[in-house]
Amino acid sequence: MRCTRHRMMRWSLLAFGALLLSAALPLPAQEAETETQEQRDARMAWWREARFGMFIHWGLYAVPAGTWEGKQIGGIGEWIMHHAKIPVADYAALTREFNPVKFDADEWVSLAKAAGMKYIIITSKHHDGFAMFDSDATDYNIHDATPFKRDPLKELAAACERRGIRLGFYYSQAQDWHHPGGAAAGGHWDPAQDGDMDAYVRDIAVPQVRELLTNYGKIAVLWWDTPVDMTREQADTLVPLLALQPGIITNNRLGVYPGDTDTPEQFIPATGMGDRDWETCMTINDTWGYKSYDSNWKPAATLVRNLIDIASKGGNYLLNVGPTAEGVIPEPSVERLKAVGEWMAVNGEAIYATTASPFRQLGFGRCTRKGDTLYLHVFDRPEDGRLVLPLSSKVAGAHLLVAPDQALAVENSEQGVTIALPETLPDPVATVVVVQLDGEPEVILVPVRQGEGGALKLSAVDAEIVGGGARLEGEGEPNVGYWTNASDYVTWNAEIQRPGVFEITAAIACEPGSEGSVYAVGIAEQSWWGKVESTKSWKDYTTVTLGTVHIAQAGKITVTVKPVRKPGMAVMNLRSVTLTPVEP
Ligand code: FHN
Repeated sequence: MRCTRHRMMRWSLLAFGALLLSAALPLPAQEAETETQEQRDARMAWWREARFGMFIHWGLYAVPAGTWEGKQIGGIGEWIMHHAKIPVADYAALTREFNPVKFDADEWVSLAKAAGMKYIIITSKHHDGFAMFDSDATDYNIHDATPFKRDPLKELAAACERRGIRLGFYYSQAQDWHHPGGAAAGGHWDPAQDGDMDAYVRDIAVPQVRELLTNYGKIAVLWWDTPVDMTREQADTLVPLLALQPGIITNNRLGVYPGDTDTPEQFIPATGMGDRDWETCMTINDTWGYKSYDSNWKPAATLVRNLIDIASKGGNYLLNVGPTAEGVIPEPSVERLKAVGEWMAVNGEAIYATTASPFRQLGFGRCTRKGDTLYLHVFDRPEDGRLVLPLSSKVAGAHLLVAPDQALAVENSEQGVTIALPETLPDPVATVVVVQLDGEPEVILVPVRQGEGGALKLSAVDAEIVGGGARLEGEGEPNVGYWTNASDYVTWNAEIQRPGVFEITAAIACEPGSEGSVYAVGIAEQSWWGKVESTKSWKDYTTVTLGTVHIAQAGKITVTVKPVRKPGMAVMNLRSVTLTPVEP
């Protein structure tokens, strides 16, 4: 440990250097908004083709591994310092026990490659403030403060370079529970954490990010996280550093700046994220950082299907592993990643460099696309063995990806294209059918039809959302959310085959404080008005009845929901509108 005065002097010199550097570096084109679409597409190309990456959460928190003073601490492992309110000095003492001698960078990179992953993002410093690299900005780093005395990020960078896989760094730029002035969600719990956040950003975050973008060769991604208390001025001291790595990709978590990618965490957005590039990050069990007793491992089949689901919506899958304090990736993770890799070795063509499905939903599974080629990922073989695609395009041919010489029978009808599957499918997790089209896919928009009991359920997933703000969100049964703009509205194309009188209901949620919106449901030239009452939260749904409608004739109808008045933050969250037949 160096003496405090020496450190202070060194910090101010570094701060001065950082100031000069920030002043000298121009804003990177992407954040200066001078980048053309063509330049952006070129910069994002490798990332869009990759589709699958490895997230690694590795830090000092792997030592307690979820247990503190004999008690199992709830929540995610890397938050143990916060959840157990561990004093700074006590947590820092863990450095003496952190000696990950089994760490082998080549082994980790080989595993990522074996899984079919194309990039790795590793925590260079998480919220606990402990740097997993040799940093001159603070001694609180793995090289200077532990018996290990190595820089694992240097070793990982070299292994990635050797084995041809891209490397990115996660960096917690605002939350730092160790260094004075660093932010902590919910506030500090130890006076040692108090200080000036501007000084923290200037003396720790800026120099460390500069080190990460200077000393480790080509860095593909800077993965910011949790911009707690981050001001524009503070963000502005970090952004120019990105120019040190031309072509670097950043996410949307710096604060203020949108970055290149959206980052849904632990969920897969219902229909992707519009025009934004996006990446779902997800744990393989229930924690990011290692917890010795978390054995809620997702089955390999789920991981494969998640990857397919994400690719079918145009996103990337950043799947996490949490190595132990010895530097070992837990065996259950290894087994699962290898199993995903086996599927990818056979079917990777249907994932890499694909774009989103042209279809809204397919009952049997998912679809990815590469130009005029569609890849159908069959999760559930229909009982009659026929895959029906709402397509008017001509099909040149179809075959199982694993059997290119055996053509599958294809029929064109009014309903679309039907492909006959073999009796048994080679892969119970997902069998890929390759469909070669003659030209662009022409999708038939299938109207929503009445169900068995005659009810017409108009779900958010089937709606066309018109406007710039409102969008589909949520898992399971998604809803129209982010409805903060009262000129946005939703509409459905439906078909009534069995006319009659129907009761109109809507499934809505509204957080207290945002109630009072008025909306109109339009059905076949008539409208019904509703006033939004609050429910317990944006996720607590209630069914409201709006009246009855008499639909006299069979045929196509349009149903719309349009806001009339929005006194609160948002109109409502809307899951569905249902027309239920009323007994005569
Ligand atoms: O607080 C962190 C969490 O520990 C983990 O790093 C995840 C990964 O996306 N990010 C934050 C929560 O959003």
